[in-house]
Amino acid sequence: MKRILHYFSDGRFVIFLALAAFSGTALSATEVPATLIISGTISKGTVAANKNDRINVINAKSGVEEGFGIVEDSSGFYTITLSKTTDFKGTELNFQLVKNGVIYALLDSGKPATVIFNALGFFPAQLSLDMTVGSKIGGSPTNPGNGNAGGGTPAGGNGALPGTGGATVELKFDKKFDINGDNDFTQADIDIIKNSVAHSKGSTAADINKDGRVTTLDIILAIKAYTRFIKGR
Ligand SMILES: [Ca+2]
Ligand SMILES: [Ca+2]
Repeated sequence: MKRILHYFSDGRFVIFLALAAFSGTALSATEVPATLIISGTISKGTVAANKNDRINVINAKSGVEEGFGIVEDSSGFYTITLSKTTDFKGTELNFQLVKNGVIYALLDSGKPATVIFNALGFFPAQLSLDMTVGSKIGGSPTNPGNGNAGGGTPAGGNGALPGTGGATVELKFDKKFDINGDNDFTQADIDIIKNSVAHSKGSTAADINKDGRVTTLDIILAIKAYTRFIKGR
């Protein structure tokens, strides 16, 4: 997805400067406030994002929750305002959707959605990021400060699969995409490939193009096939 970085040029910026100048008096020289505003739309994946669902911002390295945002309407539009200090620059962040106490991965082009915190000093930076709801990765209500919320639990075979509804239809897909062997081609199969890439312990089944490695190319091949498969249903 396209990510656009620009600065606010409206009145909010002036207010921000005033606040930043005020709070700056209490900070040491190395701790300059830096604010990143992330916004975009969360598309329906395993589930849809609804108004007031929470978005956790997770430190990709430590798994610690760094902040959160809220889904603002039924289209899945969300905003996250992340206020840190400039020494936070360069931190890699992932995202989770919390819906009725269940945590889902948020994906960008089939991979965990990622941004690098790039706000510098007093200018709030804005980043656009559209995401899709991925597989269920946790089932307990979010506990602020609980660093385990970001755990990369392998997602294959959990209960958060897209519903295939009662109707029996002739399913046509290449069997090589049925990674978990349940005779269906679902998000769960893609998630297994995704997790194989993320954890560098790929199963041979996840090596779609049989080049001996499980890479993002395998994810892309599977997602393309999945999109065609869903359209053909
Ligand atoms: Ca399958
Ligand atoms: Ca491969």
